Amino acid sequence: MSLSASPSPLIGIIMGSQSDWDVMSNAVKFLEELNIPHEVKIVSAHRTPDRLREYSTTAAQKGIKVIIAGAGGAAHLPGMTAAWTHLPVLGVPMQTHALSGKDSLLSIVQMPAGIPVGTLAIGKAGAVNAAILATSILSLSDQKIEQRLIEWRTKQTESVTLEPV
Ligand code: RP5
Repeated sequence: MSLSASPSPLIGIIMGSQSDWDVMSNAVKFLEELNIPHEVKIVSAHRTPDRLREYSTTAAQKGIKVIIAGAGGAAHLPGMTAAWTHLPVLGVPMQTHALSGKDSLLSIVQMPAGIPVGTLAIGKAGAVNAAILATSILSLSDQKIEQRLIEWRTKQTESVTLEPV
């Protein structure tokens, strides 16, 4: 799997740790399937705060339109990213050992008014849906992406059998 699908990524996927990759790779798989230009980086709110500031403040001028940020535990990455950029930020809470991801979810979802983070489900479903939602946002201004998204949704609908096999 290539980590950077295009020199001009439209979606930036960031995660707090290498340990988030198993989950966040599900977002990348969707973007690769629909051929959406993206990039993937490890950016930690706590361990690499300068990298977080640099990434968030330069994303828009690089052409990024949506940022997906996955983090676990004291999951400040999506919120701090949103603090530095006006771009839409979608947060994906990681499942954690200690608190099953409720810590991640609450850390991400409870943003103060004025700095929104669109918060998805805990774990794999959240990562996949963040990628679909980011694609849906891009589809508002790109007809080719809109067409690919509609086709993907139609295929998904057709793949659901009426009866269990
Ligand atoms: C967060 O802390 C990361 O997003 C990760 O989910 C969690 C644990 O990180 P590691 O200790 O596994 O690197 O910053």
